[in-house]
Amino acid sequence: MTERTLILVKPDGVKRGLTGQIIARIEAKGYTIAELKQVSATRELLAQHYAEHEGKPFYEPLVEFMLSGPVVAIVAEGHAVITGFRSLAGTTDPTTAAPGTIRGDLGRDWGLKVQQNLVHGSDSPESAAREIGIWFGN
Ligand code: RTP
Ligand code: MG
Repeated sequence: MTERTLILVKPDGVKRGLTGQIIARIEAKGYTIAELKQVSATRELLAQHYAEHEGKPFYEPLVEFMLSGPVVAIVAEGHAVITGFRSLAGTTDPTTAAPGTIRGDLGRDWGLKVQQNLVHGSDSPESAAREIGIWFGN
């Protein structure tokens, strides 16, 4: 089924000049870029985006990190793209993410935190609809 998902290139990815490579991997997998913009997130926007993580120990450092520079927000479209992009991104921690994945190939692990894992991808159809609304409006 054709789906849409919300992908973010996080501030570490933008700063390291990896946006192009990440987009190339999304396209190489056969997904279409439906929307794309670079934005400086606000605390309010991130509070909505990360509402499910509020109160967790990593929440505040995560929000600070996401405010540390611009992010590139993307709506990607394609068959099973929600699961497919998360597979392409690799597991949360770049240290153990499988080679071949974005986080596994490009994520740094020398003394950096787990939050600096280059990309975000929606984890369900409900999250995708909610997050696309937050970053792009209806
Ligand atoms: P994402 O939401 O960014 O696609 O990543 P995910 O589903 O793999 O990870 P999730 O559990 O939703 O966590 C969201 C982001 O919070 C940071 N994080 N830090 N223990 C920690 O320090 C920790 N755990 C999670 C990561 O940036 C993660 O992507
Ligand atoms: Mg998540």
